[in-house]
Amino acid sequence: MDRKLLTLGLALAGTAAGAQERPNIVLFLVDDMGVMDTSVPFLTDGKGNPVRYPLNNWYRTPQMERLANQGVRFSQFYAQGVSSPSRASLLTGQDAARHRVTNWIRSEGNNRDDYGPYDWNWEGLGADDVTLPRLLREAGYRTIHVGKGHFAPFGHSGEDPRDLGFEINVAGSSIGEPGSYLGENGYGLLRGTRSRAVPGLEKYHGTDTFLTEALTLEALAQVDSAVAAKEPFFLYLSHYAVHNPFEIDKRFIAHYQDTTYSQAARGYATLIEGMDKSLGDVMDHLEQLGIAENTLIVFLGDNGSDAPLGGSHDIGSSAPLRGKKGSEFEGGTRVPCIIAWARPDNRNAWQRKYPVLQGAISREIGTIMDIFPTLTLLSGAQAPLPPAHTEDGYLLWSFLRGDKNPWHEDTFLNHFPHQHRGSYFTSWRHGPWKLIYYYNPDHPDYPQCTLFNLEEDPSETHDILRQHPRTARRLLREMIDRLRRDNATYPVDFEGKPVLPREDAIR
Ligand SMILES: [Ca+2]
Repeated sequence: MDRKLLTLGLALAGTAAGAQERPNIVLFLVDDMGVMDTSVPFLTDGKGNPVRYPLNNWYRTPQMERLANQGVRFSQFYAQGVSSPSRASLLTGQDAARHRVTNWIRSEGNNRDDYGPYDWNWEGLGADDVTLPRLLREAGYRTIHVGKGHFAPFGHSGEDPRDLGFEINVAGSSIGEPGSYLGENGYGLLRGTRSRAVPGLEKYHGTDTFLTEALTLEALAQVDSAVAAKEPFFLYLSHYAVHNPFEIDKRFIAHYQDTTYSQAARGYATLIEGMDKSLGDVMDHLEQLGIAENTLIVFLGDNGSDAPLGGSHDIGSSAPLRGKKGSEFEGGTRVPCIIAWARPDNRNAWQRKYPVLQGAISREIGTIMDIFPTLTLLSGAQAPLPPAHTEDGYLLWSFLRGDKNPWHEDTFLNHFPHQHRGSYFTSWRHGPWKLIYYYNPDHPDYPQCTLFNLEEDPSETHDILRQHPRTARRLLREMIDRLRRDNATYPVDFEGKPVLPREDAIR
């Protein structure tokens, strides 16, 4: 990185914003939270008005409602279909086809399946990668990781988030789920799944402190420390909630008694509400410290919902959207995203420079790759230019002030050359259209495609490829071009040869 350029950028940023300290950033990341797992309605009608669905009346997230009233929420925000690809995209600004962390990382070794690519990035992110926290740290931020990491297997660079640019790590490691949420269980160390015990929270072992609460207390203590040191901070608060096991957070179970839903679904709802309390505690704490107006909050889910309310291809967990975490349908990749200043105040120079509408819904297509450029610009940090580092995301600031951004593509590539709930597929969204390409590596001469129009059929129930073959072929060419551009890796056939997407798949 060019240090002179970096210094110049910081100086200019400082001048533009006057005397106010550089803005703090809270990235509030919720594991496995889909766009419907909340009382905040994110989906809209054709005119952009929010529409409440039954799931919005089942979940209770008053603090998300509070945040949404202060900022912009996105009705069509995409993450990758499972954790590790999303987290790699979040930290690098690259899509999964490019960074090649295309599947979830198995802590014990290579998570390759029968027809999965040999050269996928099963080792995850490491000390040599350009990451958001590394850039922010170089720009003078105190970079704080609290919660789930899941960036690399055990024993690999990247297992410890401090290898990736975080100055501080609390409770993050290779694991992608907690051995238990219960302090009584030592978060898995005393009881539960011991191989997934959450590290570093020993002082809460044997107490009734739920994991979400312990992480919140630790995060707020780290914020206090950064403020006392007069350093701008980047808090990456990455809750293990709401990933399974769907244990009951007993602080909230009384709200979910009068129902026919299963015990697991009720537990899941308490995980959601505990996460929501954490958000409120963070917002209250920023207010108490007097730094709320100088702090941006990004609320984000890392993949579609895993709510135990139906099968992976059903309209259930994410209703009215189809599918859930790991599937090829919208329920697999649509996540809640809210961006807001922690206290809107246009006397703050940063808020004047980077305004965010209040109580607004953006219907633009946004992606998890957009967080990287959006936050580096705000912080004054600068990423190395290509070819050293290529970004696939775009700035969100235009959308946040209610403007168009002609540079921001209305596309999303979901490349998943592995076996899971949805297997060996790539999907390509462009505008209202969505093409899903199935490689069928056990019969590689017979790939299959389906086409949906999400504006007319948001639940993906009508395959209209036969009615729109020209549109489908155009989308297929675009999808293949994008995969080539990213130097993607593909499933393999039974001889181990790559199964490339075929331009003649739609006749
Ligand atoms: Ca996840």
